[in-house]
Amino acid sequence: MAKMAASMVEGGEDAFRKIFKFYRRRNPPPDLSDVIDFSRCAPGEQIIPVNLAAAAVSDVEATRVGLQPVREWQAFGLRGHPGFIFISNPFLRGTQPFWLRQCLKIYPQKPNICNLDMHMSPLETQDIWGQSVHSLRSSQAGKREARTLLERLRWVTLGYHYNWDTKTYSPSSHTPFPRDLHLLSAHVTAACGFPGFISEAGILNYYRSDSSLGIHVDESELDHTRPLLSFSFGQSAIFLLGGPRRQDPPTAMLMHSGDVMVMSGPSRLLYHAVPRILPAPPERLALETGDASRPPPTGRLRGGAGVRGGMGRLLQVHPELQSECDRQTGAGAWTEISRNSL
Ligand SMILES: O=C(O)CCC(=O)C(=O)O
Ligand SMILES: [Mn+2]
Repeated sequence: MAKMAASMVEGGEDAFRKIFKFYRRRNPPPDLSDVIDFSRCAPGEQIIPVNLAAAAVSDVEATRVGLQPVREWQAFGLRGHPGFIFISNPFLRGTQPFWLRQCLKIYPQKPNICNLDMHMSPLETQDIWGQSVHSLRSSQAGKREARTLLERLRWVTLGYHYNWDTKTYSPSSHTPFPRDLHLLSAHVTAACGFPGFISEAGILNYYRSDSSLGIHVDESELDHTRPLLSFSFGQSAIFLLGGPRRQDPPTAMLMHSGDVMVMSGPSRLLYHAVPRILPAPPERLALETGDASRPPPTGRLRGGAGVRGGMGRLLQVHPELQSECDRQTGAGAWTEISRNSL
C-alpha cells in the first residue's frame, strides 16, 4: 500500500471508500505521487515482471488485431495480487484509432444495447455516431446546451447483455459478440496463459472528464475461473485495485490509452474502481500518428475456436478521442467524452 494511503486509513473502516474519495476530490486536487505508472516504472518491491506465453500468439495473429509481437509486451504484476496482469500498451503504433472507431461508431449500433435505449426507440438510437457527428463538428461543442447522443452515451453491452437492475445475464438477451473484439481478447488472454478464451459478454464504459466508476466487484458472471479483461483508449484514468474486502486499502495505478488489464485467478473478484479521469500525456494520446495509422485488416480476422461454457466479461475502456477521431472519421473536435471502457 502506498505511504499516503496507509496513513489515511485505520483498521476496520471502509479503507477503499476513503481512498476513492481522496482521488476523486477536486479541491484541492489530490497528490498523485503514490499512483503507479507502469509506463515509467521498473520492477521492484511492489511491481513484479510477468512472463507471458509468447508462443501462444503468432506475430501475424497479433498484427491482425493491431498488437505488437507478444515478446515485445511489457507485462507487470503486483505483489500480493496474483492473477492481476497489467500490460502497458501492447498496441502497434497507429492501430488504436481503429479500436476507438469500433467503440464509438460501430459497437453502439444495434443489435448491441446502450443506456440511451432505456428511454429511446431502436430507430432513434440506431446511428448514434451519424446523428452526433454534425453537431460535434461545429465548434463550441462544450458550450451547446443540448448534448449529442454520443455525448450522452454511457455504456454499451455486447454478447450476453448485462441487466443492470437484476445484475444478471440471461440467454434471452443475447446477440452475437463482435468478432474482431473477441479475437483481440482471445490473443491477449492466450498470451496470459488462458488459451481458448471465448468472449461472451462485454461492457463498454464511456467516460467524460468528470466521470468516475464506483467501487464494485464483478461477480455476476457465471464462471469466475475465466479472466476479465479491460482495454483502455483515450484519456488516462486512475484505477484502484483493492482486496476481497472493503477494508483492504486499494493500490492506485494509472491507466493510459492502449493499456490492458487482466483480472484472473485470486484477483478475479477483487474490489476495484475508477475515481478519476486525467488528461492523457501527449505521448500516450490514442490518436497518435504514424505510418501504421491504417486499421488492421479486419476482413482477414478469424473467429476463435472451441466453445467454453464460462461467461467471460470483457471490459473495454476508451477515453477522449479528439484529433485522432477527427483524423479517422472526419468528426470535429469534441472534448467532453473522455474515456471509453469496453
Ligand atoms: O473502466 C475501467 O477500466 C473499469 C471498468 C469496470 O470495472 C467495469 O465496467 O466493471
Ligand atoms: Mn469492474
